[in-house]
Amino acid sequence: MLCELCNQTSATFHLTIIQNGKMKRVDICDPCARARGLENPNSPGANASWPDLLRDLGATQEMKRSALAQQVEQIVNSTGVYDVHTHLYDRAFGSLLLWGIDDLLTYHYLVAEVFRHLDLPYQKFWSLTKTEQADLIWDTLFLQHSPISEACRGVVTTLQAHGLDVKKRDLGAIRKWFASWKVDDYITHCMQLGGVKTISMTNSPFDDEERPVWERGFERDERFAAALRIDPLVLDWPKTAPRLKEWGYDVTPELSTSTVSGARRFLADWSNRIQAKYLMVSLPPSFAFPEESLTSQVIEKIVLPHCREFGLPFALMLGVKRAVNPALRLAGDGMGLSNLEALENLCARYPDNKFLTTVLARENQHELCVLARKFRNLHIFGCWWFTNVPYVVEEMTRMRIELLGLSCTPQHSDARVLDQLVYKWQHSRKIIAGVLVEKYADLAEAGWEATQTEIERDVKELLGGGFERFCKR
Ligand code: FIX
Ligand code: ZN
Repeated sequence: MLCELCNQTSATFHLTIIQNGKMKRVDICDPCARARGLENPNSPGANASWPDLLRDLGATQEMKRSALAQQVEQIVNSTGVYDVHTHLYDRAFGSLLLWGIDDLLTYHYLVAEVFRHLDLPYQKFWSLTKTEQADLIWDTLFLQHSPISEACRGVVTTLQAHGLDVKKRDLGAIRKWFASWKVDDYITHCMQLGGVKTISMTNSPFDDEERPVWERGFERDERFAAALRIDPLVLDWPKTAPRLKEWGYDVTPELSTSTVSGARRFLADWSNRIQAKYLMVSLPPSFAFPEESLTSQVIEKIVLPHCREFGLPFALMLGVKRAVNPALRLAGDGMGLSNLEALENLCARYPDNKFLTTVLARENQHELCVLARKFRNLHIFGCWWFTNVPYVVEEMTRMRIELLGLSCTPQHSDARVLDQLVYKWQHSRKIIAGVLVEKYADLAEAGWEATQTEIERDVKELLGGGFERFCKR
């Protein structure tokens, strides 16, 4: 065993000391012991300088901690992420892929914030062009106030990462810089800056702009994975059935046997067409399972058998209350506490189904972790939307790692604008690394020093490796 002070010579003396109120074993070598007046540390004499020893020990521990922090940060920063949920699109979808400063500024998180300050009627805001809306948001949230909210700070982080001089607060110059980019290069640029290797899209056959692109077919960009989004099918079957009928599936608003097989054919066709990695839906806080509702029956009779047949996970995003303030459009959704018994029932009754879950309410997070400890067919991911603020992300990440170790996916970006990959991952990585440093330091104190290879393996697991394995299981 090496000496804890010089880390070079074999330790020959073993002391038990009290440091910061804790009993601690200290192993030191002969020269280091003598240098601190501990001729015989096993029965120290009058020359022993305990303050020196404690100070030097403190300093070496501090150095070790900062070396560990550097090592973990370097690994977290250089490990490519599989971003398991975004609203970004493959280049083939044209204008559905949002990018650039005006899209960044008109992100719905910022729209919700700007109305905290504006007296402007909602309709007036929506009648402005995107550039005018962006101007108004820039002026209100960045110039008239300091941009300290997480969503505002995200824009600043992103601009700085692009190498733009944010000190000048010059929106015109920023726009000029963006105008010089071609989208293909820009995708690569943002993915590199964000350290993202795979982007999971959110793909809805019910979106009239998106559907024809899939139907026409295109050459896939391997960096973009597909997820089949089925909210209308799960949440509003009576209105969705006629659409499926129009597309050639033999279904009616009642869930007869032939309707169930027609709807399953629809899911099979779309899962194949887009090569879906999983199916997904966002559900309100009132979601219950099982119950008499059509939502519950559609899940039971159509979605779960389909997922079992195709071996695909079903992602449930729980707790969103849509259109709490419809005048705010996309920015008008709210949230509520979910009853996670629904998820518990799903996991318990369908052990052959896999569930991916994220929950919007902070108050649901602990229960969700406990559920994941009980059901291996449940994989939890991301700090979603209103939980995606540093103090909650830190709390959730620590809670998950302490309760589940490495068997969770601590973050997804939910990026709607390509550029957001940069700040969402930069901010998240910092928190994930911080929590990991703490955990590895605690282990090291107990004598278990994680090696570089072990840390690299663990970080890969957290940043997408665990998710990929869960999907293939
Ligand atoms: O349901 C979802 O996928 C949500 O993430 C979105 O509806 C929401 O608008 C959003 O972008 C949150 O980050
Ligand atoms: Zn989303």
